[in-house]
Amino acid sequence: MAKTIFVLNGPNLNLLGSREPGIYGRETLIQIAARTEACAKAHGLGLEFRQSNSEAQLIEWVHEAGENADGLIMNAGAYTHTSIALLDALRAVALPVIEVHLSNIFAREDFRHRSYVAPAAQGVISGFGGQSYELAIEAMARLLGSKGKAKKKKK
Ligand code: CA2
Repeated sequence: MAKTIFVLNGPNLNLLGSREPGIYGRETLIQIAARTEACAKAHGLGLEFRQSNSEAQLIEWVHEAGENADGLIMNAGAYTHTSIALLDALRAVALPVIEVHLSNIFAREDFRHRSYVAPAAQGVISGFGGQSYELAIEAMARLLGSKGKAKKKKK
């Protein structure tokens, strides 16, 4: 059976394409989802691509991924920089996690340099626009391919 990857997107990412093109580009989240889906398919992976503005909903989906998915790619949006609850949820699931961002968060305001997601992640891909998601699929395919259902390392 094909392995399934959850791609979870946080607050305001549904606005992509309409505002702030200088920072986030002109692609909509729907277009990014289509590209990510094609990339996953090329790697023989199933994909569940979702977005929510609610922290609680994102946490529920992380729990669901823990039950039903083989890997998790997360752009937590601004919750990246604030949410200990999301960090706890990500730590609680025995899944490889890759953090993604469209923009290079380290080249932006100081408050974006801190990520609460990163300590629970295998790695971070930041600054490649919509391509960050494809790079994350590529990395996840290697993680899962090399180890079967890759387990997160104990930290
Ligand atoms: O670069 C990323 O992917 C971010 O996760 C995007 C978040 C930001 O808070 C993080 O620091 C970095 C913001 C997403 C908001 O997206 C918008 C899109 C269009 C217009 C306004 C916001």
